[in-house]
Amino acid sequence: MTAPSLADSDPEVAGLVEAERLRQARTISLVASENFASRAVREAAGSVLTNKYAQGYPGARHYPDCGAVDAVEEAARTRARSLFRADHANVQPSSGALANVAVYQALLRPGESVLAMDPAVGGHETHGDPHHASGKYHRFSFYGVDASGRINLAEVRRRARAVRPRMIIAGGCLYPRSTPVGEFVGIAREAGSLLMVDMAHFAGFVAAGLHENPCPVADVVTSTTHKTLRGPRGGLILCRSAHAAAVDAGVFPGTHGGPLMHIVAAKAVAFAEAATSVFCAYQERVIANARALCEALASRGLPSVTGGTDTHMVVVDLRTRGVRGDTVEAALSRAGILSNACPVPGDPKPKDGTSGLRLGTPSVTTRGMGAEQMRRLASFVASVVEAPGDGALLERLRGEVQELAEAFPPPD
Ligand code: DSN
Repeated sequence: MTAPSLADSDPEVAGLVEAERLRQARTISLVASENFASRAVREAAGSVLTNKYAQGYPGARHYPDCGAVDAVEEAARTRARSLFRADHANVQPSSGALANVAVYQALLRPGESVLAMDPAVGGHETHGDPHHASGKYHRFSFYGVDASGRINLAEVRRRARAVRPRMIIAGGCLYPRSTPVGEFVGIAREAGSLLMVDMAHFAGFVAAGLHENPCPVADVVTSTTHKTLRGPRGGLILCRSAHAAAVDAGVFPGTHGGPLMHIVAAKAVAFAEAATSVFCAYQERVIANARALCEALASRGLPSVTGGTDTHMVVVDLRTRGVRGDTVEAALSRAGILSNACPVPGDPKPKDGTSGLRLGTPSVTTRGMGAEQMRRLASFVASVVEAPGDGALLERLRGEVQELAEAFPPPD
């Protein structure tokens, strides 16, 4: 007898999963960190590998009979190393946040100093936010961006010389331009610091050869696997051979227990997908769409931080429009478009009273949208910025957004 389906055994959860599937199909996500994983990735993530305990690493597990999962993890590691030209890969971190924590555990002693991008202008919470463990256990100092929104490399250099931090972190979640990896390498060498690059947002471009690859030049590189990389939700660490043993120990037993082997399998699938020419062409379209969106927004009087984008991300500066980012985010959401309010450089408001709006193109590009649709989306956004409190407008737009969404369905 076949086992009951989710719908038969748990109609409540099955109904919620279906509601979420429909929500994704009927709305449009311009959240820069979201994407649609392929059916193959989702199949691996939903596989029987979830049943297997495999604490440890291939060939050295704390549980018996790990032959198949050993081979899965070996495939994921090999594919990640080859994709990113890295000496060593650890594919076990459950998330990008925990990948970062594992690296700190591996390479820092409590109280050591770290120089990172200020979370107020786009550094990730795990880069020293006082509420995060990183900010509690290490001495973080921060660099910011200049008036145009570009990373202030002069400030990075000055602070690195003054502090001589044990580690410098490059990468954040609010930076629409290429991360100047080579410049950071020079600054870290001069200061005698380790260099960690958090490429969570731009890993897909690195895989496609469209962004400088930090792996051959940084000490350690962390990432998520679900943003531009389009894999399952999860984390990844790549590093030089010299740090391999410390990084592995930082993941297990340092910060993790049994790895999520079903997710490790899904990461392996995603790394193989990312090594194809189809994926490279997809990444080129992600960038082309972000540029088209940025230009169309500018033509509607909505300038972007740094005046453009090199990536999947556009950060709209709303300061001249007399409307807050969180107000626009909420209104857009009522119209079926998902985005993130965010600070802009020099924002006079506190962190959560934001003057910016972060938009991203990975997921709309996976749906097959192109420049024409980016212009349409820009026009929706501009209308909402002009009248975020106009309920009738938001209602009308919701219909148009749903029509557009249904014309470009997510992958099956
Ligand atoms: N990195 C965050 C984002 O960019 O949305 C999630 O942690």
